[in-house]
Amino acid sequence: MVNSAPSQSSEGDCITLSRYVLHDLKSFSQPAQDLSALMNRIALAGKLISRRLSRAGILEGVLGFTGETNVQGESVKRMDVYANDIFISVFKESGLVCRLASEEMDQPYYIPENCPIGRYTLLMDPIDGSSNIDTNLNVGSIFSIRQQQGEQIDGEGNDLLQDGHQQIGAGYILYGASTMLVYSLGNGVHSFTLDPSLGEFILAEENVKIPESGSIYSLNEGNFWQWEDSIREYVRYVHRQDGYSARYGGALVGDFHRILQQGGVFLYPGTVNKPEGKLRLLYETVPLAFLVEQAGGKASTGTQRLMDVVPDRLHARAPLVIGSPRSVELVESFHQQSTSQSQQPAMADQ
Ligand code: P6P
Repeated sequence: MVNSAPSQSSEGDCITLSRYVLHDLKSFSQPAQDLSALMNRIALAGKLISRRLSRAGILEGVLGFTGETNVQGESVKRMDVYANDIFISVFKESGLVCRLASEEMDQPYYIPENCPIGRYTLLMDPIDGSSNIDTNLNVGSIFSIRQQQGEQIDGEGNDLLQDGHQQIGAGYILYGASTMLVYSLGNGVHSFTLDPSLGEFILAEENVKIPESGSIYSLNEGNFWQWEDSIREYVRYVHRQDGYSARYGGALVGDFHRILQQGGVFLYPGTVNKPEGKLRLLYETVPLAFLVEQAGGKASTGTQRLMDVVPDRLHARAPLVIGSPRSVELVESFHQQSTSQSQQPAMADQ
């Protein structure tokens, strides 16, 4: 058994990610070793992506578009492809995963037969918010870890169409002023900062807890007239109240990280034309829902707990309301009001 948390002094001046994961899992069993190795591979991908992003304006072929369109119908940035390839290359011969599913790939990538095949599946958005890259603003990678159930691996990935409770871990890497890795394996949320001089992610905060409520609301108000009325009523309410602040960076990981640290709520609601919203469940919002619940927060579609949603396809989308419990409940209350009003019997003619 692993004893209490390694003290700073026993590690010199830092606790590395791989060391901490074994403490987090309180075990040296083979599954714990595998998860520690898996987290280390994710960290390696983050270091390689961070290094390339830090030279974006200098190196050829980092900025700009490939000219391709991905399965989402979105123009593909060169960094989207680079990051996707990086995750595949660091896991291909790891013996840890059987496949990787990604925003950038129509179907999951299955580890070739001539490579060792593991029992985990990594779902990821390799670079989320890539439109921010060319303007040197923050972007992120989002990941979700699932364990293969049974002996057969479904070749179409249909066994991935399960709710968020099937995740055994999730997290993100934030490429900002510093590069941070934030994860949970079901025992709380822990954050690490990359020390480039060491090439290691060093423990910054363990058992991160989101504030019960917060003054920040984060959503793209350019969609105001496309939202349903309950969301417009919520926005009108916070406009009228003192003390609320709007913050929106256009990249989910950075906007979520701010809410996790300072409290408040992030929303990406559905619109009249796209009631399911824009954000993808399996590798964008449900990993963050897993994380925020571990930190004492809430995540919903506005009407349903996000972790309970069962996707009908790999790239399924759903509306997102995520953050401090009280702040999410305030948004949900506008949905409830709207629903109860619509159920009121029409006033009898006078
Ligand atoms: P909009 C980035 O493209 C992304 O997928 C998320 O990172 C971000 O939260 C959202 O879309 C921004 O979308 O419509 O506000 O530009």
